[in-house]
Amino acid sequence: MSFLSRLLLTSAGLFLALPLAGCQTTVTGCETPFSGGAELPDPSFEEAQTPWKLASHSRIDDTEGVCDGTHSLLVQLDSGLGSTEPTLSANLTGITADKEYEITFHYRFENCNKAGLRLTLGNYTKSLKFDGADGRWKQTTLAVTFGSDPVSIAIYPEREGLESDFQGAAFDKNLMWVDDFTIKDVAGSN
Ligand SMILES: [Ca+2]
Repeated sequence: MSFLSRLLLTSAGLFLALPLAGCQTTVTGCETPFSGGAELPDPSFEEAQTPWKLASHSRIDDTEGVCDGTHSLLVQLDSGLGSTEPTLSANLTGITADKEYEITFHYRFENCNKAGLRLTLGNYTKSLKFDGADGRWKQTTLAVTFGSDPVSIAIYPEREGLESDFQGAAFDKNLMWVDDFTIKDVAGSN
């Protein structure tokens, strides 16, 4: 992160400190990313010009953040089964083929009704399901091993079932946040 970005974030953080104070956020696992050389560009959605390619259902939310910032990815799911359009990260760099990594990220949700998020990395998929609201940030981890091809993270809103089962206002504006990816080299070697 550039000095200018940090300066802007610090300034933004001062203005956002008040509303965030009432968030009752409970976060565990805000560890310093240990990558073993692997890097994900803008893992916490804090860069002024994010390299993430945002789908039409997603945007950067500047009122919610976890661990080290004030920004996160907000995914909106409306009536129907979701979208095949991914919000896509830039390619991970520094990946060593056939080495095991743990990809961890944080998430929270509001106004959800049989809603879900699906993340894919290479051949790996992580699906999360949400009902109701939970303002607390939680985290989940996916153990992955990559081949030699470039790989990125794709994020989709989704539901399982028939499209006709998810129609009406109760299935609109289902909101899900994602933030603070970390990449850990399980073997701990660089
Ligand atoms: Ca963030």
